[in-house]
Amino acid sequence: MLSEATITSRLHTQLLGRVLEYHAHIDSTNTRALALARGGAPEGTVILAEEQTQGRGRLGRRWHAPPDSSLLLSLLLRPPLLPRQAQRITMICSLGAIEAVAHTTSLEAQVKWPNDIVIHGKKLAGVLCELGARGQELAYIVVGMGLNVNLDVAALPELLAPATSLSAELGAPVDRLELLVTLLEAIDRRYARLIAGWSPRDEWRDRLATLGQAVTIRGEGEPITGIAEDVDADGSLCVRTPSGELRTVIAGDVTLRTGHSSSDTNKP
Ligand code: BT5
Repeated sequence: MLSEATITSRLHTQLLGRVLEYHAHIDSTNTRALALARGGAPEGTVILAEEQTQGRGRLGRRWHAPPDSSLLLSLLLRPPLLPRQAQRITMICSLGAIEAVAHTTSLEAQVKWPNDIVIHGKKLAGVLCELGARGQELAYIVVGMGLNVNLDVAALPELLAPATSLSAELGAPVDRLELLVTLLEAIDRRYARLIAGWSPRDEWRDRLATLGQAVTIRGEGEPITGIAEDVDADGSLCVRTPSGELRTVIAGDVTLRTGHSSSDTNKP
């Protein structure tokens, strides 16, 4: 079991975890973080849980995690960004997860556009980003992350796509505290840089497993089929269609199909 005291004593961050709640059981860390956000909680608030009874994925889907097996957390941030730039926050969180995985296990994870973290094409973690807007501006963003650490994915029900965990990849259990601390520190560093004007686009692009692949993207209107060529500063995917046209698909607005797998994203 993790505990608030052990996490706080190990954590060296500027912002993340300055308020930290740890729950043995909760409905959903995102639901809790959204309620705190609406109540004016400070950015940097982190909600952690060992077990969720209503763990959420995108578009009403479920997130499954046996007790004590995973990292289940939500971060509350109030970045000076526009709602259409919110994917930048997902980008730094995914990059933080990839860094933490590499540091703790030497495994190399990648991003499956737009929001999944995969190892060898299998889903290791999912990110659920939920926003609040004030007029044209972003009032808050809650980033929920579920990362499979020490679990047998064969026990997970109703998976849309192949999944994996760190212990399954390594054949040995992983220290969740070290992984968590490294994750929060890696995101914290990138968040400070982002606020100072840095774009995570190039680093994120280098970690994208989707580029060069044939994709079909279903959103509003006609599906777009083509080769995923690039991403822009806001994480939108640039797809070269068979007619040679380059179409830009916003991360928050689509269903992606690559090969046999699929994923959907919430509208920001
Ligand atoms: C996601 O949704 O991948 C975002 C998941 C975010 C979960 C975190 S946990 C902490 C925080 N609090 C919450 O309530 N949620 C966040 P999506 O792309 O819609 O993927 C959901 C789909 O992934 C499901 O329909 C399953 O097919 C599959 N799935 C469920 N649990 C999984 C797991 N542990 N590992 C891999 N795939 C899983």
